[in-house]
Amino acid sequence: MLQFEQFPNDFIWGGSIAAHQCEGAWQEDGKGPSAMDYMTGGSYEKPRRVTKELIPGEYYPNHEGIDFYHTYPQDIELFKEMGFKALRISIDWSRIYPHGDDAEPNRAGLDHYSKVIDKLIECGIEPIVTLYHFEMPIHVVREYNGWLNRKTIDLFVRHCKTVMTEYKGRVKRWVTFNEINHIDPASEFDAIFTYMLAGVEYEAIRNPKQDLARIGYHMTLASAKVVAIAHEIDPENQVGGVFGLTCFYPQTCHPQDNLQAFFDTNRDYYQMDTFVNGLFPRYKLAEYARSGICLEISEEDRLTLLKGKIDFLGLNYYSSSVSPSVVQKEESAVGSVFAGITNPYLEASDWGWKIDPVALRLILNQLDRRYHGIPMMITENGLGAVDKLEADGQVHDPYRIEYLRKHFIEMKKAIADGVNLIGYLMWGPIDLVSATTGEMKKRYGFIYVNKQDDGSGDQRRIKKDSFAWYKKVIATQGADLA
Ligand code: BGP
Repeated sequence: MLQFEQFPNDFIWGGSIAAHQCEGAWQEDGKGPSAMDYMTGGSYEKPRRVTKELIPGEYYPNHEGIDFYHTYPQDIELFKEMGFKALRISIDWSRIYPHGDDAEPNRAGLDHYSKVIDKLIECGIEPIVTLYHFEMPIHVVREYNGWLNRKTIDLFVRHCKTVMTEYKGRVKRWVTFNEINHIDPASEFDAIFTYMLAGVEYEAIRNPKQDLARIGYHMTLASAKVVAIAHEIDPENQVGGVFGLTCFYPQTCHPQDNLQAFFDTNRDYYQMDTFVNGLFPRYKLAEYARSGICLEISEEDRLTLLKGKIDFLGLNYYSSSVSPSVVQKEESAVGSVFAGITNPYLEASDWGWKIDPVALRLILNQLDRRYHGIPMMITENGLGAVDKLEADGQVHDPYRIEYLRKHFIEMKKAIADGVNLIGYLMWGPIDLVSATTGEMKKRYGFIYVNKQDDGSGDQRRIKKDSFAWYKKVIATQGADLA
């Protein structure tokens, strides 16, 4: 009988990391440079930059990461100690095909991930693999213009085919893309996001709206192709898409603002709707027609989308936001994806991300209704905070425990609402390089990594207070959240 008042017994507790943010070893074992290897460090106030060449003396935090490439056996042992049931990793495309279009895959790269996967399995941790988490070979960025070019679909599909064949039977759950929804003609054109997510340099963008639509479409199509191939390679494969979602509140209760807040969700949902339904949605085509954007969907593409439906939905959730009012323009602030207008009812993290556990329950319920009980997994969630290594060598992070507890309570309520939530993977269970700012200072982990933004520190691992807390949560299947 289904249980609705508690986390199910087979609930997948664990964590999520991405290759470029933790591995380092950027030139080891035949790896080619990737898009993220050309991004400098930054901060909340100072955005990361993309440099054309590698500038001597400039800090590129992804080159070293937290050295997970070498420390993975010990780090995975720590995840095991917490009782992890799964770890979501990403496979860096530039380790497998260093240029993206090489004739043969790089055996050393394939062998490396083979060892990581074996180590996870040996520790009783299921590997969940993301196939694209911003790790495009720089050659594909420079020579093909990344996802702006339809040829990139074939290169990526070949890469996925290689890894899915190589790890067949050992990896059963795959994710095609991480957060492709942040690129859309309806959003402000953001050169850094476009580079990071789509592997397209600023200079390559001629007509932002048209180009962003094309990028989004190519990635959507690539995902569908990969899903179909994954099912062919192993019918037991479960393939998901991961979306970074926010809940949009209207700035006022004026009906026009409410409507606007609803329309603002279109940019986050059109690819998800395609992934789940196998059909590019009419509302997006209507929007494109209104904006003069031309998108040609061939009969063959239509079939591809239909055959590439995902099996589960991954949700990255950090923050809610407020849709700027359309009736009180003078009160509206200029917003960005994660910061934006202040919500007087919510506190924010040190990086301006609103802390809103209730919205997580709301989004889970909305997705459940929209997709008729589809299995869902929270594939990222967590608090980026400044942690202090005390003189006695400990790190006390009660704020992180508080943040997670509140989110777990809302997840429990969502399950009680009937939502088919199958797992929770906390983002950054070990401190790693922040994607948006490139900082180490923005820490998420249960495990502190002694490394600072100036590159100093011996990289030793220290269990924070939240380590024992999460261990207890997992051991009690979420019954004890105290
Ligand atoms: C998500 C990305 C992750 C991760 C996370 C936290 O959007 O998928 O890669 O970085 O955000 O963001 P940040 O590292 O910038 O704090």
